[in-house]
Amino acid sequence: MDKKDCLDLYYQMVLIRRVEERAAELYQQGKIGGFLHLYIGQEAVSTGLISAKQPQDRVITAYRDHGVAINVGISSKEVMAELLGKATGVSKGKGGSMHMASVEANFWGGHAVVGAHMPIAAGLALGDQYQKNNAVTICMFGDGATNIGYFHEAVNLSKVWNLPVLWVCENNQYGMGTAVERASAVKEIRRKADGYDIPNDSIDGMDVLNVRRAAEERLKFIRDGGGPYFLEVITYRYRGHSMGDPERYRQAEEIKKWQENDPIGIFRRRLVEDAVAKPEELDDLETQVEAEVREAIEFAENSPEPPPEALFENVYVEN
Ligand SMILES: Cc1ncc(C[n+]2csc(CCOP(=O)(O)OP(=O)(O)O)c2C)c(N)n1
Ligand SMILES: [Mg+2]
Repeated sequence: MDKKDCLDLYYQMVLIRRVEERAAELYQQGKIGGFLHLYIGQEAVSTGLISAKQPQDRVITAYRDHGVAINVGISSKEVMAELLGKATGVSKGKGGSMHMASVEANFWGGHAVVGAHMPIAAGLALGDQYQKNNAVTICMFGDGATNIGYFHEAVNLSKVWNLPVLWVCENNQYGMGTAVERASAVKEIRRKADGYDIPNDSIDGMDVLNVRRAAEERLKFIRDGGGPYFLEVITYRYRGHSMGDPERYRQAEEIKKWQENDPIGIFRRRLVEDAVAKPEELDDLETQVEAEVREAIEFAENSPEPPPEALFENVYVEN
């Protein structure tokens, strides 16, 4: 990877972090309605994965989707405007936090029902296989989703039909307030893929370059006709499940321990130690991010709400 690409990944990770920190404040001010699930702590996962994809590859995820939206190239303005329910948002202000999507960016959402996007991912991959598009669908989901029926249906069919899907389980240790070992009979989640004869492994998700390398290899395997692959990525969310989480299920020390492994901090140290960038260059990027986020908020706050008649638009595709 050259310096420009490395700095681009760094910028994206810091941008996700700052957009979400500001989103949390806007939520507390009552400017964002509904649920808000932050990705803070998990930035290296989608940043690494998506940096390894080709343009024809599709991306689909659950409700923790703001970071993914930024990584696929949706602007921070459109993300922020969507959070504020404005007509200029990526989903025209009608989706909100959990339903960001963009056909142009090959990003198929943003889904609120746990696991329900997994059969959709299998369907996207079936379409690509049928049309010989040479595309892989990257489907991200949580550890909790692997206990849901949808997961088993989708993963099973993907193997039966040899579909080009990269299943990515973001194991952030919890599904809402429930630790993996309290909800899943199989603690090493990747082993669930063994039940469907799908090759699998588990990697560290706090190191963006590690995720990128793993994703490049797995995408190649799938693109070469290897069929579906199951990648478990070990990560951690620093904030609560959503904004209303009292966090009685974990200790502050545990969060602190994971924060020593902060994906942005790790990457920053790496860039400096390997003499890819000087600390001042990275500080400059962070200043640029802050300016970008300020502009995004200003844009979102000054944008109009969708008009009532927009309720009836985009319900069906018009040909
Ligand atoms: C079918 C369904 N059941 C329950 C819920 C409520 N719910 C929302 S998030 C969540 C936990 C999912 O955890 P995980 O898949 O690990 O994702 P994470 O939030 O950790 O990213 C639950 C149970 C839901 N949205 N959909
Ligand atoms: Mg989880």
